Amino acid sequence: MVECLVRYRDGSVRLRNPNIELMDQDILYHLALGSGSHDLVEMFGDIKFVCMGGTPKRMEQFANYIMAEIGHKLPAGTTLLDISQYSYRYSMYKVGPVLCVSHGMGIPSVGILLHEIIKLMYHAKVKDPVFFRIGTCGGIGVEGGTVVITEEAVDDMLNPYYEQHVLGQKVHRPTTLDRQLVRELKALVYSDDPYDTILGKTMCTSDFYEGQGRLDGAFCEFSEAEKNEYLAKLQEAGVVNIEMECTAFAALTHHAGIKAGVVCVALLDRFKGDQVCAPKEVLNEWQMRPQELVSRYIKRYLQRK
Ligand code: R2B
Ligand code: URA
Repeated sequence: MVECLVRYRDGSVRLRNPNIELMDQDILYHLALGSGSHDLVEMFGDIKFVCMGGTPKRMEQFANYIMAEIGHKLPAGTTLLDISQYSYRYSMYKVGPVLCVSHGMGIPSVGILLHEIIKLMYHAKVKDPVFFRIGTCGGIGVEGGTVVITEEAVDDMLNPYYEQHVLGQKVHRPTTLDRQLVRELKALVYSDDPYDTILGKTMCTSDFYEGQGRLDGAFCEFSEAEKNEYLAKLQEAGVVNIEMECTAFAALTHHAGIKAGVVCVALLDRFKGDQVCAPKEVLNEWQMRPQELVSRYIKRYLQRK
C-alpha cells in the first residue's frame, strides 16, 4: 500500500519533497552531478540496479565483475570511468543497467548518498530500480566467510527503525526490507557454494569499536565477560551480524518506495575475537561472495527480459 503513495503508476520514483520540482536545477553536490549541468535522463535513464558498498575500490572491482557477468561491452576505445571522481567523496561506475556506487562508512555517509541517489533516480526517470548493499560485517556466532542476507535491520538498541533528528525532533522510519527479494536471493544460493549463506537480523551501529562491543578500541570500559554476555543477548534476539549502514539503507529506500536488499560477508565471528586478521587474499575472496549472489539476481532479471 505504501508503495502506491511513493511511486508513480509507471514505477518511476516519486520524491516525497515538493521543493525539488520548484527548483531551477538540483545540484547533487556529493556526486558531482546536477539536473542543470547534466542530461540525467540520457545518462542514467536505463538504470535498473543500484549496488552500493563501502569502498571505492570494491565498487570499481564490482563494476568490472558485473560487466563480465552480464556481457556488457563499453563503447570502443572507452574505459570504465568514475562518474563522481570530482566530488572526491563517492565513486560511481555505470555498467549498462547497473550503477555501482561507494557509500563510505556509517549511517551519515550512506544517508547523504541515498538522498542524492534517490533524487538521481527521480531526475533520470528511472523505473522500478532495485537497490543492493553489498558489504562486510562481523558475525555473531557466524564464521568468517559466511554470507548473510538481512531479513530485518535493527539499530543498536534492537529497534526496527532508523531514528533521525529533524528540526530537533526524533523521526522514526521503519527499516522495512522487501521480503520477496530476501526469498529470491535465498533461492539463488547454490547447494554447492563452498560457503554458507544464511538469513537473519542485522544490527547497525554508529561505531566499529565500543559501539560493537569490541575490546580493542582506543577505549574500553567493559570486561571480556560483559562483551560475551552482550553478544549472547544479541544472538538470543536473532542478530546474526553487525555492520554500520543497514538501518539507514533499509529505511530510506523503503521511504522512497524502492525495493532494497542487504547482503554482507562476515569477516570474523565476534565471539572468537575483535581484530580482522584474515589475510588480504582471503578477505578479497570473501568480499566477492555477496557480489556473486547479487550478480546472480541481476543476471536472472536480465535473462527474463
Ligand atoms: C562494515 O565495514 C565497515 C567498517 O569496517 C562499515 O562500513 C561496515 O558497515
Ligand atoms: N564491519 C563491521 O561493521 N564490523 C565488523 O566486525 C566487521 C566489518
